[in-house]
Amino acid sequence: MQNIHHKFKRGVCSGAAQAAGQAARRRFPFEGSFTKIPRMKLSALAPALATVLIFFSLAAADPQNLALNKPATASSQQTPDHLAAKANDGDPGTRWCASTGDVPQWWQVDLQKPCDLSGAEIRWEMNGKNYQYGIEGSTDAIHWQTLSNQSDTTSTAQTQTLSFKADGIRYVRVRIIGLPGGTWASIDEVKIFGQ
Ligand SMILES: [Ca+2]
Repeated sequence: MQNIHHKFKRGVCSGAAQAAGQAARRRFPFEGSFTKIPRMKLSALAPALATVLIFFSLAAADPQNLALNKPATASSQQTPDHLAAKANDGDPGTRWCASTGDVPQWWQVDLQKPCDLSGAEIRWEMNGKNYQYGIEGSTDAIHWQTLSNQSDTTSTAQTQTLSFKADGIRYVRVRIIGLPGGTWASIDEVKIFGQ
């Protein structure tokens, strides 16, 4: 009885499955094509898909900071804790600070080779203070050109991002020319972007 029931059940099920399959084939007469074409296309598209993935992963990556840990100097510096090198050590918790509250002051980095620059980011010590300054670039540390003029800025943002284009620049200098009372020239981090 069990065997009869089992056979009957299996017969019903396989019969139903066959009927369903035939019905499906009637609705989708191109079943064979659907199973073959996608495999061919995926195989053919694999190199292109890999290229697209690499492109988007590179585009999403952070821009390269050319200033990180490069030799830095300054017009003056507080010793021993707030040396020029503290403004490009990659640590926002350390900073360069001038030795007085006077302006102008400058902080400078040697990128050690000519670079094509696309911008910069400066994180000042204080949030809510109006630092007025300029970014300058040079090929020889003697002749300077203005890359970004922020001498009249009214921004009080602690982190400021600047875009500019300049090719063949080896030395970059931040010149601080205006400070609110009681605020000294002091920078947590300078990032210089480019290649
Ligand atoms: Ca730092």
